[in-house]
Amino acid sequence: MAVTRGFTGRRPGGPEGRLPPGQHLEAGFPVLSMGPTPVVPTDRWSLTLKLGPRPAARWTWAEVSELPRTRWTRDIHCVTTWTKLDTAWEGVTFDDLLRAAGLEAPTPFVLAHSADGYSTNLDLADLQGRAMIALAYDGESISPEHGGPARLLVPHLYFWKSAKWLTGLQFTPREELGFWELRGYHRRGDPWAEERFSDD
Ligand SMILES: Nc1nc2c(c(=O)[nH]1)N[C@H]1C(S)=C(S)[C@@H](COP(=O)(O)O)O[C@H]1N2
Ligand SMILES: [Mo]
Repeated sequence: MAVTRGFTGRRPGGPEGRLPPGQHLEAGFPVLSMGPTPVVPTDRWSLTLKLGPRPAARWTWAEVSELPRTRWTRDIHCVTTWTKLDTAWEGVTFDDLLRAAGLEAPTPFVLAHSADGYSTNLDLADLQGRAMIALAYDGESISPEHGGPARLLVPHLYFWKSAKWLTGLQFTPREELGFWELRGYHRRGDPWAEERFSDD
């Protein structure tokens, strides 16, 4: 008897093929922060683009809210081994942000900065077409614990690259490591290649 394809094939929405090596499924949304949640009211928040030490563009909350919006549903992968499927985000893509600034990407390296003093480094190539400044999660404002009002979202890399309470993106001519990358974590953090630690 022939096996009906539908019973053995991949179910849309299921976890098959979507769990990177060493990861397990998580239904909740754990909070991982290096310290207390900073208080970041939207009327005191702004996002600055820097070229090296020099500010090149800045948006207030009202200004960033006027930029083109994109919705993404993506799987996210934390280096502590949880993976959450189908998380729904809305925000301004990195490409739209650069376009709004009238900038051509000037260097191949970016350092993301956050209100709690956190930082994380990214290759420009991992931001182009693959990252957004997330302004909403699951149809609502991002909660303070999860990085509201605005966080970086780089879903194809381990979630430590998705800087919460984002305040700046700094283009640097050479690679400058961020908070966890200086403490032994991988410079890039691709979950499919299990790039967890600097010697992986
Ligand atoms: N500003 C800031 N961003 C951060 C962190 C942090 O401590 N501070 N933790 C990182 C780590 S290690 C992870 S796994 C994710 C966790 O995001 P969540 O708390 O929304 O799950 O945020 C990342 N971004
Ligand atoms: Mo993490």
